[in-house]
Amino acid sequence: QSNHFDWDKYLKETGSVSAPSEYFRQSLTPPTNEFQVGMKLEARDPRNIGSVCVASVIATTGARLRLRLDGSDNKNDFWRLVDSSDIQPVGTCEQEGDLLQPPLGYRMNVSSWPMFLLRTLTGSELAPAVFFKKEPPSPPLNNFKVGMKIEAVDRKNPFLICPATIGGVKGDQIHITFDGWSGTFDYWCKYDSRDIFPVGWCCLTGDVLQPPGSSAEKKSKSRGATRPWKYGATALESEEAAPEAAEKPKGIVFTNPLEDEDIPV
Ligand code: MLZ
Repeated sequence: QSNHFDWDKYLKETGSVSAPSEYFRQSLTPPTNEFQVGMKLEARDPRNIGSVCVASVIATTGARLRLRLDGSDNKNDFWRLVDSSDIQPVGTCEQEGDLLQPPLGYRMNVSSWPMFLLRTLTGSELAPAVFFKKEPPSPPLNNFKVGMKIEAVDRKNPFLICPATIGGVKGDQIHITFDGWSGTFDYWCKYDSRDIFPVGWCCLTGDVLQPPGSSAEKKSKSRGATRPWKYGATALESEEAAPEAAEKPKGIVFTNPLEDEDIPV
């Protein structure tokens, strides 16, 4: 695994403790990621959470998928865990009597949506239902304590997972601070956020854990720069890794329900 950051050494050096795995809304054994690039699924539109859209897997990284909504642009990709409740197999929406919606920022006239949908799905590979894992339940209480170390998604660069420290606790909220970075990337979130993971998560999933920022930058706002001296391997490298070996289950091919009627160009 291309994971260069040594947590054991770092915890010793910093004299800190990691937050126990049971504190997180994550599976103790991370879910396996069986998705393949190009497969289609249904996803909640992150910019319009009331609608469910068709999405394509652009890349896989650890237990996460890089997703793009069909009919949208390539500037609004988002990342979801394979056990996220925001994703489901194609067909789920219809089974529940709902309609798949065009994404926010649909590039064409809305009147073209039904035909676009048919065309985007026809002949495409749909991710099989068994690839979607059940979302783990929330731990009953917020047990996090200030100073505990975790791995957290950098919400400003959501493809990155970075070493972080609990900087504050307030009711069911926790303050996520990124090691070696000034406050720029910090955020508050609920203790059961899906964006935080126990120490060792990336190592288990094969996702890339970023190294902490340079200690010189730590808690200093004196300089505008937020870049550390050295910058390690980024998640993008793993996303571009070779496609996995062949024996995994293949997707289901969507067939046009209008059967042999031609789809107008
Ligand atoms: N492009 C940014 C990445 C910062 C990542 C920080 N993560 C906590 C920079 O180099 O400034």
